Amino acid sequence: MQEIIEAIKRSAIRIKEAIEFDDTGYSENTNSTGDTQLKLDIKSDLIIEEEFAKLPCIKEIVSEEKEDKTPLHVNGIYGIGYDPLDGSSLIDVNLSVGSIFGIYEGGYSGAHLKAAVYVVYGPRVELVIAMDDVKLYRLNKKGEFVFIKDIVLKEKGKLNAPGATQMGWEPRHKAMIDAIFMDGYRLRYSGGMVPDLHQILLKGGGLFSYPSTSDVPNGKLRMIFEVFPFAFVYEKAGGSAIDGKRRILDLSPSHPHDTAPCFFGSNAEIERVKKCYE
Ligand code: P6P
Repeated sequence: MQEIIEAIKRSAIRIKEAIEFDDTGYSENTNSTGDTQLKLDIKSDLIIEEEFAKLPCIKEIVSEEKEDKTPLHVNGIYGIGYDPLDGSSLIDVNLSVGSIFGIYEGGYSGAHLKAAVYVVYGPRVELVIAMDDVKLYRLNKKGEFVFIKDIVLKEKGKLNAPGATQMGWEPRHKAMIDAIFMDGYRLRYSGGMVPDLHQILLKGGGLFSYPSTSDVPNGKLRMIFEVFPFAFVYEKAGGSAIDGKRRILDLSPSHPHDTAPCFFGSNAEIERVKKCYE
């Protein structure tokens, strides 16, 4: 597992440099979700694949940017699902983006997740590793990721990150979001899942939601690459993650690119979601 973490650190440093200095234009390609791929999406994916290919412990990798799984080492034990550059469309407006990694063993359901890691490329590059607990690291001038602190969510927070197109929200969802704001929560939503969820974790709590809507009934965020890893992080930090009714990590995708409605947060906020959707 540690060699996977080291490969992610090496990838993060290479991706950071690509973000800062490479072309942020679009390629002619689209990914399996139909998103037009930025040249940076493709480059970030190649960097990660190159670093993971060196590790015999990795059996295969599944990237958001590729339709199918990529076999690596037949005797490997881990499968890694990852989003190489989540929120990449925000780069050309200079907002923070991230890379998300789920480290699986024996399959790609929530129950198979053994660790989750993400990187935030913002004013500073930060790395969060969730195994038994959640630890925050920051890239220093020497190119080392230095431990900063353990991340723990409070039982109740102050931030509300309501995703998806509001005109597509169910009335009960809109009523819940409005009520949370009427309780004094602050709106914090950039359109980048990684910095939005990172902010709630570092500020002690709140709610991030990407619900089922009339235009995306199964939600937009991908289970293997995005939803399962962050559900793992939030639970290990003392919070919860549900699809409205069910625990996210009890779910199993039928296709690698399946999506799910998702709510991540402190326990008090998740209880409000359960009441709304019960
Ligand atoms: P919307 C970025 O494209 C992304 O996949 C996530 O990073 C983010 O949370 C979500 O989409 C934003 O979607 O529909 O609110 O713009």
